Amino acid sequence: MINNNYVKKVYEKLESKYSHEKEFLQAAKEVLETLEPVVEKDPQIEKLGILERITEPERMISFRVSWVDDNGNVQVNTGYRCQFNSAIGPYKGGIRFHPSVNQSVIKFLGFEQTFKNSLTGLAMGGGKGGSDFEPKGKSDMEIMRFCQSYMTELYRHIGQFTDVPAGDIGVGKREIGYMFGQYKRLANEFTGVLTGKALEFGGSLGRTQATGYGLCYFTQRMLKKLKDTDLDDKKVIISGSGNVAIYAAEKAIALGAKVIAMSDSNGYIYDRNGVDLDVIKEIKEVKRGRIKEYLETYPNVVYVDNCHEIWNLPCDVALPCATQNEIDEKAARTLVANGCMAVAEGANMPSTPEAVEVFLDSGILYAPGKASNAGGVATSGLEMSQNSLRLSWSFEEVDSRLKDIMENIFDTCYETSKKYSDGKNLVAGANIAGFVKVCEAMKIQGVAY
Ligand code: NDP
Ligand code: 2IT
Repeated sequence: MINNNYVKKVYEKLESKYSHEKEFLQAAKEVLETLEPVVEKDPQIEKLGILERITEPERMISFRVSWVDDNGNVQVNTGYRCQFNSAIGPYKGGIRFHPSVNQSVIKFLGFEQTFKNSLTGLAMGGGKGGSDFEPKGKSDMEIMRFCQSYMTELYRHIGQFTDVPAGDIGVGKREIGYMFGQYKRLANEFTGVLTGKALEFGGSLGRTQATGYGLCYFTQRMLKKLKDTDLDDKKVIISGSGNVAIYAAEKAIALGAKVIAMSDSNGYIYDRNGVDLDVIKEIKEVKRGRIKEYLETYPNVVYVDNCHEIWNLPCDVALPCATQNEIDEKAARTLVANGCMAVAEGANMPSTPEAVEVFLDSGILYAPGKASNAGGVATSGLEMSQNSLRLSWSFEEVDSRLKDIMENIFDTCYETSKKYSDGKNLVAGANIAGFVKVCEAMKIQGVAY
């Protein structure tokens, strides 16, 4: 609920202007609600229209992406790039290829990214891009032609000092490679314009693992500081089986946890002995198959044909790593009732507002994605630094910087939450800490844009 008149006015205007942008309004409301104490302390925020400006993208680009499939048929998709906020650095954020992508989804992701990137402590503004293209079932050559067509428009809007995209759902090393190749051809320059690149042409060691590992570093710190425990011996459920999920599982297992369930959009596997991650990697990273194929190696494992039911399994720690709004109020209540002690988000906005309320009211530990999944973009920032220096750091160097950054993000969220409330609400801590830095930079730079 929003009480402050200025905050209320800003949200109501967004609501009437963008009534059809459900995901964007959800993300904006959550942030605005938590900023009330900051707005009340600092009248400059209203005077300079900071909230109106921070909720409106600096630029929203939407374009046609036409390409030719393997049968010679012309296909048309919509491409987007939302350049949300450049107050503290060049726009930075991933590209998502998924049929559910629309303007609302890209705006919510770009908005969240602004605060997330600020939390990393690195100089990166917020942006996000994508397309409603469905990569599943496409041949390598179709993926290549699509990526080239997408970049043929995108290239004029990005650059190492302007906007630096990376991967997200449906976009990994393969797609980044095809997009980089096309950028280089069009711009006639070899620069660090994308992150998540392969090691062969300027990628960083540790970027593939970064979001998942970072999520576990954050979770470990949170468990230690707030519950005097850690991931050792904990039963963990991870939704999804993509980049974030796989490397969250790898680090959780390395820290002594037992990962008992993972999923994809078709269903989930429940392996009471702990999943065999090599098998999952082979299915997902090599064969680009379905999680159900795990049964071909382990026929006695349970497979359930409904990905949402994964939250019915009792666990100590839940790591949602698939997509937005995958945990609703009912799932949240079930997790709490089954004794789950911590939920830490690898995905962006995986919990509905009602689910977040359940977590906060119940007193279990709850880490919002914009804090706990920031390890991916933080390591993208490290990739940009290495590109500028024309150097490559070792895996250990990158990983240890990532760990420091994630622990620092937890500490910042916790301290900020203590300053503005009871120290338990990390949502408020993350939003306020992320906001303040961007807000101060916007104040100094004037109101010309
Ligand atoms: P991937 O494409 O590698 O994997 C996505 C996984 O989530 C797949 O298992 C996929 O299943 C599942 N999934 C996707 N959409 C849906 C859906 N609508 N319903 C159910 N399951 C779904 O993506 P990532 O692992 O990179 O991204 C996962 C999440 O993490 C996203 O929210 C992303 O924004 C966030 N994130 C990613 C970062 C990164 O560095 N990659 C950084 C920070 C956050 P299926 O194969 O069946 O589609
Ligand atoms: O949501 C995210 O933070 C990402 N998809 C990673 C963005 C990046 O620029 O590495």
